[in-house]
Amino acid sequence: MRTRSTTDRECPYCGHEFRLEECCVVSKPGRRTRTVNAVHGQSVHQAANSLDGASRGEEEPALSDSEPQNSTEAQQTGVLYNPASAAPPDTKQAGLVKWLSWSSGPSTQMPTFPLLSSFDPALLPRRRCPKCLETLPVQIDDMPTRIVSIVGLNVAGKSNFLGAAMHLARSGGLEEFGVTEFSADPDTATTFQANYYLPLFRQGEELKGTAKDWDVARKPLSFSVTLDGSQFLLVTHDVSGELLVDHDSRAIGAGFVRRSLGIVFILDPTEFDDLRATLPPEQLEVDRPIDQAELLGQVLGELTYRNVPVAITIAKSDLLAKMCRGASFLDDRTPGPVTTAQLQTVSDEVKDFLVSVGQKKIVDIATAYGRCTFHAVSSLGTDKSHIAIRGVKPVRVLEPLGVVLRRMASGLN
Ligand SMILES: Nc1nc2c(ncn2[C@@H]2O[C@H](COP(=O)(O)OP(=O)(O)O)[C@@H](O)[C@H]2O)c(=O)[nH]1
Ligand SMILES: [Mg+2]
Ligand SMILES: [Zn+2]
Repeated sequence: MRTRSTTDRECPYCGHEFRLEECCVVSKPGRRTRTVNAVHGQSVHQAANSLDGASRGEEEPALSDSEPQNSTEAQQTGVLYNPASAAPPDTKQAGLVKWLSWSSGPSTQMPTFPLLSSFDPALLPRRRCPKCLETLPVQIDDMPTRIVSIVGLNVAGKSNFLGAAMHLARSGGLEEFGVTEFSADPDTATTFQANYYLPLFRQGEELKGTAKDWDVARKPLSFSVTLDGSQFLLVTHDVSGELLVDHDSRAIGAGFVRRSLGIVFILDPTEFDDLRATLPPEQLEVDRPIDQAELLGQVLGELTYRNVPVAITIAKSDLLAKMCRGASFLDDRTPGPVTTAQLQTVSDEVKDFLVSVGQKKIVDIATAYGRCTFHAVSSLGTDKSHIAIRGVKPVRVLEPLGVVLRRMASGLN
């Protein structure tokens, strides 16, 4: 067994554990590259200013960590640095200066590999997972990754929750949970703005359904988070329910879920028979291929790590207004410090509500698992017919995320 090191990381796509120094550095795929200069004596490429190669559908050659690294081969593969054939590091590299300040502490040893900041940014340098060969988030040099997965049936409300919660979090909403920084990774910032923030909060539109995408693992949304003074890269994915509900497709296309360190499990209340009877037909979602209690049981049973905090979260709580008159989870919390007592009250209310609408099985699965809290959110604040008038006004969307992050950080119950 090897000792733990500050360069230990886990691949957010395949879960492989590696050290930064074991990774090749490549030019981010999808950009055209040309050879321009060298780092540590190796040939490297520069991203062309245009995307013409990508738009003409030119594919980059398949990459492999065993590739020889002479200049001709590097030109063909986009590999900027390969530890297998690296020359000893040049201690004058700018990246090493950064390393020394970064790793100040008992071990101020020299790195035996160049940091991403050693490369010309125009090369779009990214480390590559030694196992699945996917390019890793750009901030992987600076902090470890922690996967938090948002899981639930198709059309349960996952994407709208993700958009609302992450936006409010990056606006400082998790401060009461001890989060002093929450900002999108450079690779995520523009995607998040275009696909989540603008439609929800500027155009006042609910997010449209998520297509089943076998490649979703390669499209993480990453946020740099500082919690209680420790920084990490929160990695999540907007997965379609279709990929999550079936054991086989979950294993093949969403393997990162089992490696999660935190789970927000979204429950769709329109699946509760007692509620269905009260809702107009247009608010009832399509028939689902699996019962959500069974999906919860399967997902919890597959988790790799022990004691992963799970926030069981009823979405679309605005639909429960008539059924749960007086419940505190229906309204947004009054501003001010969040207390454990308030969170406990909501958790108990939601648990009681689930039992009262015939969903005791969900509560039993959660109780048997142990580390679950219960929440209710409305990501839109209203049903779709009223968004155009009211705009999107999320209710309590930060609580599941805040509680999961706190429990991940503290190891407390
Ligand atoms: N009433 C209400 N409907 C919601 C809310 N959030 C999502 N929905 C509805 O649920 C549908 C599915 O949401 P989506 O986030 O795409 O679900 P996903 O498939 O789990 O990602 C949307 O089209 C909305 O109509 C909410 O807060 N309130
Ligand atoms: Mg979705
Ligand atoms: Zn990997």
